[in-house]
Amino acid sequence: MSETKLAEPTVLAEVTGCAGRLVLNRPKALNALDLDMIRVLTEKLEAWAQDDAVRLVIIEGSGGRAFCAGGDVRVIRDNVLRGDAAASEAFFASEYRLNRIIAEYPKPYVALIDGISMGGGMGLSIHGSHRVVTEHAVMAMPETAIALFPDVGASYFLPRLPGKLGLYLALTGARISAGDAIYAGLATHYVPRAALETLKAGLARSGITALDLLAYSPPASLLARDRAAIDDCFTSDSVPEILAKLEDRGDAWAVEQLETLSRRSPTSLCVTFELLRRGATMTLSECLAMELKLTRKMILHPDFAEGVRAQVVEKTRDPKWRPATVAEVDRAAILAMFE
Ligand code: QUE
Repeated sequence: MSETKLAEPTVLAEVTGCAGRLVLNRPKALNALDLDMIRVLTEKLEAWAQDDAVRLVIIEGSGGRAFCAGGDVRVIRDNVLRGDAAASEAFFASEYRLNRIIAEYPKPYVALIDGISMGGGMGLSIHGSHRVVTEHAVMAMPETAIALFPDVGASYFLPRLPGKLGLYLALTGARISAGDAIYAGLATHYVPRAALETLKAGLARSGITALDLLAYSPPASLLARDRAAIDDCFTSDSVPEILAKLEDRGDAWAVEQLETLSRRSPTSLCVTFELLRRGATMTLSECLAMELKLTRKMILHPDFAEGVRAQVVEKTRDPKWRPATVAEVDRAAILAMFE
């Protein structure tokens, strides 16, 4: 008889005391989300919403490096290259539905962000009531680097950050630290890694008061230091205008931002600018519906397969975008993506 090794479950779920605990468990893929994980998370959250024994939910990542690095964009790219873009529809639709369930969750939902949280990982945390960051937290919405756009409700939550921080994070894909996340309002609590076990035990024993009673002061924010420059340059009517303001400014910070933006997909930059402009006055549900429509168009744009190849699959970091510059992007083509 052949030996079959049982695969580890990719989501661990158990009730400890009064806490429903979810652990994203694909540490080698930095806990990147696939459709099966989304299904399990959705089922558990729906069951625990009805279960009086569960007073709150805790979600975290395994492996010590990541909360969740995003969605499984390799699979989506493979689907597109096989000519089966429709296979990805179920992924995005289920992911965004889960984001809405988290946003509307009737009990405290505590995300423990003790490592990388990007893209889809932000969607599993930001919409919840309590977002705890440790000194190892790194947050980003890096989708313009793979020619997608900030999704999972980012068109709702990013325009609502202070000043132009949301547009800055969306266009550049800047990685921010725990202090920045608290400053921007993306995180609600700072707790050092060394105190997480105590926090979890307290939550399981006494409920959400265990978190409210903790008081650690967060580290300083670099984003706070750059805030005036960010608001100045990113308050613009278009992406070309932002680039012009950065060029005029010309200091070391501005040159660094220009260099970063020059490596992002020009099409993605223009779509993302329009997305956040529209999202600013829409509800979360409307934003998620807009994003779902947009994914259908964006994954078919040649920049997407190229971006995932260069950043995730081959890691050559040399994407060849078409068009290659923001100046060459046709505004009518961008607006057509939203139809
Ligand atoms: C930009 C992104 C993503 C990225 C890299 C970028 C992204 C994403 C992943 C990722 C990471 C680990 C995996 C995986 C995908 O990388 O959204 O399958 O195991 O999910 O530069 O937007």
